Amino acid sequence: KEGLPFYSLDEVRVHDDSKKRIWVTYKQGVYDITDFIPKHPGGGEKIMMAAGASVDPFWASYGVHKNADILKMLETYRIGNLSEEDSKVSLHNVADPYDADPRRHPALQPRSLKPYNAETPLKILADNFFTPSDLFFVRNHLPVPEIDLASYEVEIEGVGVKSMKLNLEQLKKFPKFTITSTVQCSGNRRSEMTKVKPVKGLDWGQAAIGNASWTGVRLRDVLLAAGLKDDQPGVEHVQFEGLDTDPSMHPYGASIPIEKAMDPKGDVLLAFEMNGEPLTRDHGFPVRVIVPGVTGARNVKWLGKVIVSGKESDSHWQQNDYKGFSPSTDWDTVDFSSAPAIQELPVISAICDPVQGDKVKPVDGKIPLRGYAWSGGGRKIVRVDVTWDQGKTWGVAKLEQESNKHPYHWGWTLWTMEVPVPPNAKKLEVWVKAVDSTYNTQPEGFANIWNLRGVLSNAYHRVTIDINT
Ligand code: MTE
Ligand code: MO
Repeated sequence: KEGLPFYSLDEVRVHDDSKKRIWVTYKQGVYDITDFIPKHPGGGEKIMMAAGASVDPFWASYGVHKNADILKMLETYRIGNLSEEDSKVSLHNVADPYDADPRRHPALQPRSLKPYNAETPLKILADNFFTPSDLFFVRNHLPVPEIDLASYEVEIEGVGVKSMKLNLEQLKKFPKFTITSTVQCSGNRRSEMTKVKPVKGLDWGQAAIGNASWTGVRLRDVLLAAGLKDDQPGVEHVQFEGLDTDPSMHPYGASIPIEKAMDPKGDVLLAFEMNGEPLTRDHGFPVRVIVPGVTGARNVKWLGKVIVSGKESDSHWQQNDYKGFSPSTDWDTVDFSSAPAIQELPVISAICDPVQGDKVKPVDGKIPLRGYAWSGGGRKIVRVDVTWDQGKTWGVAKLEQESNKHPYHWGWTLWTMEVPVPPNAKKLEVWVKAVDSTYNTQPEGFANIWNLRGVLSNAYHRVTIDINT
């Protein structure tokens, strides 16, 4: 930036505590961020790791920073430029922590590359009851860890258990179970809520969800083998840590209530297979947790540790993310400690084919629709309603689902419906809503469920189709 003074890296380095003001560099820019530190969404402690130095390596790990709004905000703190010599040094020493990420199927629709986040193409999502693993949506917060099976172990520790380390072979000695379970991100369909008012988060369409069969051993069996008793005093939660870490070596983490973990019918698995094959790297190789009926975030991949505890995980993703708030709560008033972490998800559905704007030729005056419906907590889908005239008439869709009963129905339901097209119609707007086994259904619109993180975005899904006459 012209007109601003030049500083060397040594001059920047001394500005690493608030008495001397806190400076950081980003590319060629020098910034005084002292006043921003208390406002950093990731916490003051995290940003202080870059004090007196470059934020580049941190931003390489936290891809969320690389957007126009944040760069614009940063520029308001700019006080100078890095000297030409030093800017070369700082730019060339940054190794990309995502270099070791796996190759991905080109059909996946990326929402961010580093970390990698992508959806299944919506149009094919409802084609398969079991979503193919390579096309299953991916939600990574950090680089994919490189794990050597020869040295891989999962550690079990905490209150009421004897500490153990189990390699994959030892884990596989427990009774093996296979379940069907849908995994859905709390932010699925966020892009629709954003239209009401902007929210913070990945701009997910309707395909941050997938259904798979998962094979593994029961967490309950492993914890019992480690000596845990049902109703052990002082135990409230089971925490999980991944082997993926942030630049300060903190792992991804989450926790679930002990009641879910130890429920003999809760089906929480330490899974090593997805759709009958070993887990792929993106989906948690070699072992991930599957917590059926519970939001994706608690289904920890690349499992490193299981900790039985009186407390929830203290990770960012358990404490300061993945929570719901009132539509009137904004970033100035939000108190993350006031809301419970999302566990079971509400009922949701979507139209997958046709997609918004598709041009479709009716056959015998009708257009076939298909999509998915699902509810958390093992609640089975009992009905899917579709309207083609803004709710004056509702048709009931045909369902494809497994026969498990409420409240142990973990997999999704696929549905199909033929909607009539009025003669001479140029466009047709169709809506879908699902009803679950507790007769809960979806809200009509997003305005009254809006929340600042754009989670739990489950209003009616509305699609406009162009009619090809
Ligand atoms: N586990 C680890 N270790 N690291 C992560 O970033 N992301 C979580 C969860 N488990 C995550 C994780 C989130 S938010 C979701 S929605 C699911 O993984 C997505 O699972 P998938 O990538 O297999 O679809
Ligand atoms: Mo998620």
